[in-house]
Amino acid sequence: VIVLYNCPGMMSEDAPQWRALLTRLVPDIDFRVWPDIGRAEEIEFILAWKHKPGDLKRYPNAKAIFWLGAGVDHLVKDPDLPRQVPIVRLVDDGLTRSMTEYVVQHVLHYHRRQDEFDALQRRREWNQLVYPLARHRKVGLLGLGVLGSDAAEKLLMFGFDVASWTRSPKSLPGVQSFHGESGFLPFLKRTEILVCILPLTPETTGIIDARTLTALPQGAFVINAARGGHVVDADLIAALDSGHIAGATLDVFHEEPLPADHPYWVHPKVRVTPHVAGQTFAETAAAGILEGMQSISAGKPPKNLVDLTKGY
Ligand code: NDP
Ligand code: OXD
Repeated sequence: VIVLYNCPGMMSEDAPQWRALLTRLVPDIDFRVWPDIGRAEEIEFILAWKHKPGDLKRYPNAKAIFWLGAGVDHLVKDPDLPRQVPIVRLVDDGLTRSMTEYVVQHVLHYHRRQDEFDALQRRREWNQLVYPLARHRKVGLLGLGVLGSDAAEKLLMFGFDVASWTRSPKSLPGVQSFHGESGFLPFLKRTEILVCILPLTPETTGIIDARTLTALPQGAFVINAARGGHVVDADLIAALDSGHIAGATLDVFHEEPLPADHPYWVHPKVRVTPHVAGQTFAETAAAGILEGMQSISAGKPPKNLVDLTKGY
């Protein structure tokens, strides 16, 4: 089996770990690291993340692309994507758990008024601010897929009042489901802490704009753990400055790394994290990817195929 690891940039340093894990499971894997691809026609499977656009059309015998992340927006916007090659996105327990930790961490931060306690500490002020019971705190998840569902289940364990908004109707026990255009405003109106875990597609680009933010109740919070393209930055900053939105935690940005002069870095109501909400751990992901390769080699469809017509 010949596998190409095509992850220039941030994940290149992980190549030795992927090689070690995969060859432990299948000792005769020929694991090549881009750009040292050898003969392009020999490549059977590609593990990719943030590949150089245009590169993936070079492998005429590729049987699948395993994308080492959950969100495939970077991949599907490549005009040279070989559309006949199946794309398998990452669905993995390590990634799911790390995203859920992020969501729970920041929901709890806002629920427990931590920004206000931090400000009190800076002023050496002892003020026992009250906070509602979790069951009176309305959290709204934009997206209830693999990641949103797990986050919802964990938030329910704390007792939060959880709702979701999706394309199709959902029935996750304990979660109030809204969907489609008609469900959007009612979902927003009841949501005090909005968490975005949507894929970035033409339909979801700019979804957190002035109209959305205005529909949230006064003093709501926004957590974006999905993609920077979901937020209209100027609208969010205006809503924070007017006081309508009380705080935002942003993990993802239109341009990454976030430029040094971006107002988010210094905005008193914004918490910035550097695209770390969910991470890919070779340790947990390698076995599932191998299982996908084995399915394809046996002529069976792998799990977690990307639907290019939906874009996620
Ligand atoms: P899934 O495909 O499992 O779930 C996507 C969810 O979004 C589904 O519930 C889907 O609805 C909903 N959705 C998609 N399009 C629309 C739409 N137009 N209107 C309403 N709802 C919509 O994805 P995952 O949960 O695995 O991942 C979600 C995203 O999280 C990724 O695409 C990526 O952008 C982001 N991510 C960010 C990370 C980070 O570190 N910041 C890490 C990992 C992922 P339906 O079920 O009806 O199809
Ligand atoms: C992903 C990510 O999509 O890390 O997996 O952003």
